[in-house]
Amino acid sequence: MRIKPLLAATASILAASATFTSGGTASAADQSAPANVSTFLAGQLGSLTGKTSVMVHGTSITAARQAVTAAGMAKKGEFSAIGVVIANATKAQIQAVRSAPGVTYVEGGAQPIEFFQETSNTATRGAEAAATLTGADGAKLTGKGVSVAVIDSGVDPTHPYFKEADGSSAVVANLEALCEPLTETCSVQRLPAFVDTDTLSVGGHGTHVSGIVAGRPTTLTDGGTLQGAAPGAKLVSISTGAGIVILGADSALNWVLENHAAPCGAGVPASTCPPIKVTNNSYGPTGGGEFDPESATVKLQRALATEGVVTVWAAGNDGGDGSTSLTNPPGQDPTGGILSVASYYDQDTGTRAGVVSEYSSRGLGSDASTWPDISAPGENITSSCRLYLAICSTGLDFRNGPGALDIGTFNTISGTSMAAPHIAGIVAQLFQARPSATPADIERALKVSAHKYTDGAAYTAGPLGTTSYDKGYGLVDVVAAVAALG
Ligand SMILES: [Ca+2]
Repeated sequence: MRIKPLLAATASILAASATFTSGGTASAADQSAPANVSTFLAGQLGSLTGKTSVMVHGTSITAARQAVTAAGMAKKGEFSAIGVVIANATKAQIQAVRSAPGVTYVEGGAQPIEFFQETSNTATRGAEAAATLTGADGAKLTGKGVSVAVIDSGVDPTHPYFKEADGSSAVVANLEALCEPLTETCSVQRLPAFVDTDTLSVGGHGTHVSGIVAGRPTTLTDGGTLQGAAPGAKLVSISTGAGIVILGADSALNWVLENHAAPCGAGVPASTCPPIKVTNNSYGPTGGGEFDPESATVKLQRALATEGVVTVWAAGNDGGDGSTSLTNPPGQDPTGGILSVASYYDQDTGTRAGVVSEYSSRGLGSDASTWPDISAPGENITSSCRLYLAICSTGLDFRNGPGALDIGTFNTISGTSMAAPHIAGIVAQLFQARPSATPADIERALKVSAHKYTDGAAYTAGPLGTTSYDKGYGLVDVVAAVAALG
């Protein structure tokens, strides 16, 4: 059985080539000259490869709105009283808007403001939990003291998103499941911490997913700020290579079953290499399938649940309408602590009034066992990438990391593959809050506290409140889930 990473279809890259000058070259009276740009924006434009945040000033708010629409910019907000529309724009769009009727000035907006930040951890209230709550250890609720195992294409442990304050990597164990196609055997081998295991033909997926789980707080050169769902958790990466087969993925789950208590080896203390309490699994067959309680995958995840380890699954990217089940089969396991995650789209606002992603796999409307458990942000998620990696090169929005050489080290892609790692990181936060919680306790707390966003299918009565075939119990709410854990 061949399985694939759960990444949504990607859009083409927006490119532009234009040159810009700073303010002072055009007179306000000269209607034919393009509007001036601010000094800050002019400085940015020299190296701009993706989009940046701008404030388009008009002679009126109506003029500014019309200009932004005509230039094809993505509007993000406005200061209507002063005739300013806020937008994300490419070089070419900025050039176009400067010559639009009624535009008087184009200002850079890329200070660290809300419009330019990754909004997914706002929608989940995960960032709020990290900032305002503490765990049983008295430390901020960042997932500290928990390792998350990411079973995926691999990871680049040297990526700046994983860099700790002391220069070490958040990736504390770096493993590879090597499978022999002829003998159909797989062995999991430990690699040195610095080895990039994410270089194969679909490379980049695991590095992006790992960043969503536990990227460290990072300020990009454009002023945007990012962090993963659990910016204090450690990462254990288990690479299954590019052409994932179920045996390789099962070998990785089996390795976690055997090593979760001490993933770096018996001699390494939990203070530097904490126990694995959750695995992330953003892969599966296309088109869903029947739940198979006899499968090795299900047996492994049930054994993990018994030993206190949660299993998180991407629900799948096959969309649907409830007339058939398209969700990832092992995620349908009714065992407590096995979570199937649908993709929520906050429409880049950070609010909880968004929609369930069109591509997010639906269960069968008449069979609640096939429904996702919960929703988490999965659409337009910015995380770690490398420009030369296949998946990262399909992204929407290259952005540069903090260092001079970090060109295009962050990118924005979509899929339930991006939703599941939010939940994996949140599970780390919940275990930090209540280390004695069982996997079933974690699932229950997430479900009873979920925010009931209204897009899509109606909610109907379930064992822990109301649930739906497209969104599960609703959008994860980290602050409420911590409270629900008791
Ligand atoms: Ca479940």
